Amino acid sequence: MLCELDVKSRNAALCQLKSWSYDSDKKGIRRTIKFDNFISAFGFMSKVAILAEKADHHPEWFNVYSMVDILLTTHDARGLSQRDIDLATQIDALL
Ligand code: H2B
Repeated sequence: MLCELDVKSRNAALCQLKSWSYDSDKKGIRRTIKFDNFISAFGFMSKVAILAEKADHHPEWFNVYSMVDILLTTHDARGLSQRDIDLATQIDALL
């Protein structure tokens, strides 16, 4: 569960997550989302925060006004793990 995914598993997972791309520097997956305004962006972040707490798995993210940039990586695995894929899938379901 906490192992870093190998390249084959990573590519297979990314086939299902079309809006995410692998960031090789950060060893994680990234998605940037543009909302209509800050309130929508922050409302989305609140929903993700609840998912993250439930999963005990937390995003690295950056928000400026209506833009949210999310990077999912697993610190315990020092790279991308199934936990990142699961959280990305849940995040996509919010959008
Ligand atoms: N979030 C992420 N992104 N990676 C982790 O390895 C991680 C986490 N570990 N949230 C969790 C918390 C860990 O620190 C606790 C102790 O389970």
